[in-house]
Amino acid sequence: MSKTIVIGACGQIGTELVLALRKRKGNDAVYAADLKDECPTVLSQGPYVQLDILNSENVRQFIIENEIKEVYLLAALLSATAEKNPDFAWRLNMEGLFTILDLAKEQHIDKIFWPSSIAVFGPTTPRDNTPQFTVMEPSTVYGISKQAGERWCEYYFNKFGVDVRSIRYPGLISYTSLPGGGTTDYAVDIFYQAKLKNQYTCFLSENTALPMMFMEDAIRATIELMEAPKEAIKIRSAYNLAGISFTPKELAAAIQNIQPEFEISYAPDFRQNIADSWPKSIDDSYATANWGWKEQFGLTEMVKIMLEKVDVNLL
Ligand code: NAD
Ligand code: AKB
Repeated sequence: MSKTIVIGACGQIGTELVLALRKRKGNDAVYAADLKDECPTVLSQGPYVQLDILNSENVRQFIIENEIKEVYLLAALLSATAEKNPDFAWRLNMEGLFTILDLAKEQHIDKIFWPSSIAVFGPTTPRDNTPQFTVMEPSTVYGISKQAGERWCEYYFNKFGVDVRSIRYPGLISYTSLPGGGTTDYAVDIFYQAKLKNQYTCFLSENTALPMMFMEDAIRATIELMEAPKEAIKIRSAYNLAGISFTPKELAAAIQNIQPEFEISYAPDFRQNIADSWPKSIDDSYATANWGWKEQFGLTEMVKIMLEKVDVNLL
């Protein structure tokens, strides 16, 4: 079995992706890599390496010396954090991608997964059932970096035959690790506060619909995309992926079905502008047609699992 590395492994997606990949490929075949000094306990069953994706020489050396053939590049600043530090966000979100694309161009690695986001869309994009191919004028530094990243992925595939695959993830909802500074984080925070205080003050307004997805579906999508035959992948920028679209008010109502005493209030902040520039729902028919994508988790089931599983000690 050839070796795989997940860079940005300690984050919201990385933690669960490493666990899922290790289940399929074996613990020793999947390196977890992150800026953090220490490997979280949940990832301690397999190899961990401290790597800074911005240290291109170290990353290149580690991947070449260890004969790693598949790279999942997750290290990035997300939408809300990126707005606070645009220069650094641009650097982190772009430089790491070039390091990995170039390793593949030089044929050191065979396959790359690099995530895009619904943030590639902007205020001029049709917001309902947003098509795969449409107007894309992102207004956040995060969205601009994802849009540029998509263009470069497609370019490296067309020019150099680099097998890079990508998904425009919606907001992801999970309980194994905390989210890392996005606009959709409210849909995770709400469960911790529901358990802790039976009350939540949401930083988006009550009718802000956004596309979301339960992490188990997102991880399955990632693995299905990466295991699909090369010829099936017709889009080398990034695939739209839908999931469940809902508003904070609808999410609160779903929580109240299980916890009737739960209360929500609203205090929109700078993240409201970001959310208002993103789609409300997504058309993912290309992912379905090309590699058989179908989501499994709906709102009711997701809410039930989250309320059962979130551990407030993570806070
Ligand atoms: P996260 O913030 O939870 O995790 C990112 C990880 O990268 C962290 O563990 C961090 O320590 C690590 N990291 C940061 N700088 C690094 C560096 N210089 N070198 C190595 N590691 C570094 O993010 P996430 O939610 O897991 O997202 C992963 C990817 O998926 C990102 O590219 C993000 O844009 C994309 N994405 C996420 C979502 C979502 O809802 N979580 C949605 C769309 C796209
Ligand atoms: C964010 O809100 O920044 C992320 C994303 C949708 O890319 N969750």
